[in-house]
Amino acid sequence: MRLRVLAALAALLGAGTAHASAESKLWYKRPIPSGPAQWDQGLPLGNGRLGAMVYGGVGREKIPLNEDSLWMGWARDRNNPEFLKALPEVRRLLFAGDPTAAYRVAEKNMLGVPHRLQSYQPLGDLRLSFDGDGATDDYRLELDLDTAVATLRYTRGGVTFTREVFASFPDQVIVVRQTADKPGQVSMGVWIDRPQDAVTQIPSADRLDLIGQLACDKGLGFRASVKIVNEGGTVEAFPERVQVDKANTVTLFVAAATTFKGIAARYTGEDPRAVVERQLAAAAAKGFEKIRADHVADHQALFRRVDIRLGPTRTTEAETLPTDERVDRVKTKGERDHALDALYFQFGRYLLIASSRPGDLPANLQGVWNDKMQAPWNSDYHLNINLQMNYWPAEVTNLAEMHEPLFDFLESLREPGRQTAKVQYGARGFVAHHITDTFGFTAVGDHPRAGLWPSGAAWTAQHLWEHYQFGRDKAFLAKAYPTMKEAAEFFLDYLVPDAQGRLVSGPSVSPENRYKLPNGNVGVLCMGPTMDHEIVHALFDQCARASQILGIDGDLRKKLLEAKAKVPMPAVGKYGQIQEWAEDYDEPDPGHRHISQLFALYPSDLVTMRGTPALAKAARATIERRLANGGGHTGWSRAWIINFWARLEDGDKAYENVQALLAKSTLPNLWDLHPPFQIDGNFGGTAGIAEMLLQSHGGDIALLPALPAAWPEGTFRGLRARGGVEVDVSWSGGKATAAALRPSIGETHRLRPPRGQQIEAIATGGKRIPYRTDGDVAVVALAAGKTYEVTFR
Ligand code: FUC
Repeated sequence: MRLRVLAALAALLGAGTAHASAESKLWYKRPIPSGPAQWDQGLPLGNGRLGAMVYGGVGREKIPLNEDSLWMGWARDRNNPEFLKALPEVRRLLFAGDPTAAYRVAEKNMLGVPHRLQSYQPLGDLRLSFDGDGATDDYRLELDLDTAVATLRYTRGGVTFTREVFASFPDQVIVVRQTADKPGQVSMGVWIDRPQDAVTQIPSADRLDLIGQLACDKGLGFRASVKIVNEGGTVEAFPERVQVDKANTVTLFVAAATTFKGIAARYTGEDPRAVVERQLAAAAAKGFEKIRADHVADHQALFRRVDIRLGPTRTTEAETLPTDERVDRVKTKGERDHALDALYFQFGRYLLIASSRPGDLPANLQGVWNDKMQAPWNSDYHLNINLQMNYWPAEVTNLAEMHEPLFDFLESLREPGRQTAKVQYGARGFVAHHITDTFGFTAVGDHPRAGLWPSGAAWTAQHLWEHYQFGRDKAFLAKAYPTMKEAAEFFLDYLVPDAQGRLVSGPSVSPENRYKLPNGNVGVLCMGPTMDHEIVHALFDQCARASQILGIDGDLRKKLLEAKAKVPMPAVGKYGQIQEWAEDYDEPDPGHRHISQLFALYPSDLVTMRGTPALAKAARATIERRLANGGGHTGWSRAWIINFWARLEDGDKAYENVQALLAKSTLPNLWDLHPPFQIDGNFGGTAGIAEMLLQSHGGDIALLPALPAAWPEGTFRGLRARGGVEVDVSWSGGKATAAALRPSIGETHRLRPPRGQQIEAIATGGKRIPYRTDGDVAVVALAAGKTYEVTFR
């Protein structure tokens, strides 16, 4: 056994050191067009707060910039004072079966005032121009996910030029460097601008300032400054640019800040000018080499926690073909490129690191990247799936710290959400609906058909519990518990008894979907959508468990459990599906993109294969029915479906949807398409691939629970299971060959081998350890800090 383990671990170690380009690099043979229509095809860079895009233009490069707090709007009370008065009437009409009349009352009286959000906005464009736009040799543009550096290299007239761009988290600057392999070859113009609400000033030849103010004085002030450092050559300022001539190397440091204050540590409301001056002075003093080295080390400390290979062993072809051609082969030829599957997985991890760092705002609908003053859906925070999906990969792909911005953000919704609960519902606790922004919007947004849905905070609060589940950090749970509890308290007050004495949610919606009444009328608002009840079940249960762990709030725990017993669990409908509403309605759109009634299957675990087999079967029927009617047409919907199939342990179906995500909803830069570009599908897709390889809900750590026939061999290192365990597995011929477990805390685990296999032995330090079996499952006590080797037969 020892030999086999050693061989398998050697393979794993190999996976840990080599970062093969097919799985960790996006690259292109020609510049990416950078017109407004192709903005979403550039290579994204980010440090959690700042974002930049690179296109690799030879004569011109436009680098669109973002700062994630730059939203149009300001904080104000948006609760509707008429809401509470209308609430009984809306409920009465819905219970009486008249959703049309209920809708009218709701539309008049329940929307926020005002009910529309304003947009997250771009910061500006850094524009570079270079001498000569002619033909080049050996053009290569790449984004290395392992270093988080975009590199352009080309040769012209016998000179090889190199451009590097990255966004540094430690130094809070975006860095651009243009250099050449011969002296005096770099001549370039530099300019920064924004189409509105900002002016550009050039205070000196080495410096440009973009100074802006939104909404006259009501909105945010902001600033983006560029410091130019030339080695050799000359610099000269013109009204519209700084021109560098005949330098050896030119380095640009870009710093930016806004007057936004609140939510997370980095937004102090300090004068943006003072912030950027400080950051630029520090960057210039530190110098390019050290900034780059620190950036790469900082990034790799996160990125390198996980390695993945999905095989059959990749062909060298995958290494020789540029990324756009690889994506195109999947789209047009149905090609299976497993190194691309792995690259897509790692790209999701890269994007999370780039758009969500501790101390920053959470990743919005587009991460931190947006080029439009009026972005699609305002590039906001949607709480009826999208924001949560952004964080699905955080724990399992070993980026738990990247989850923190979501927690800070939820915390910031507590006070405004408390006001909304009180003023609109006469309830305790706090509530948020389907959309929100950085100014604490918790009222009903857009239209009742999407916005009158009170479960946004209750869902998001479950991420706190998940973080605890993965890390078992009791101090974190103690801090998080009051938020979970307040989200639950709202529902204790808000749920109402129906005619059968059950406690139901409403007025609400099953996110964005509609139902058909027996008389043919179409309803949107309803009493008792299944998803709300699933959210309540899970939240109440989590609060009860948390209060028990913390040894507090016994009375509340009792109340939560009593109430939970009266909230309906999902029912099975006439198609064998999980019913989406309290009644078994038909739907005008049976292929709807939201599959909210399966919240219980994923991300929650109320429905599991072994715990609730009948409901798991109904979940399967639900997905099949959605897919048979054109479901999965948005990237995020497809990504959710991957996770569902993974939880149903159907690896081939999960893979089919990975393939469909790549073929139908992926741009040449691997960004997800709603369409348009929306980042949730990237994160959901990454989470789904992880879920195929490792699961840890419902009490078991399951190894390769949904391995598709398409990936008969492979390895992963460093995925994370609940209970603080890092897991490595390698497999071949569709069977696990070895696994390693590295617990960070001591706990007894139930370890489930892949289907059809059994655990042969568990050893640490070369010595077998005892365990108990329960069917195929090994029940084993693991100690913190050790590595356990698992073999299979
Ligand atoms: C949800 C979805 C839409 C879109 C939007 C941003 O409301 O229904 O498809 O993704 O969020």
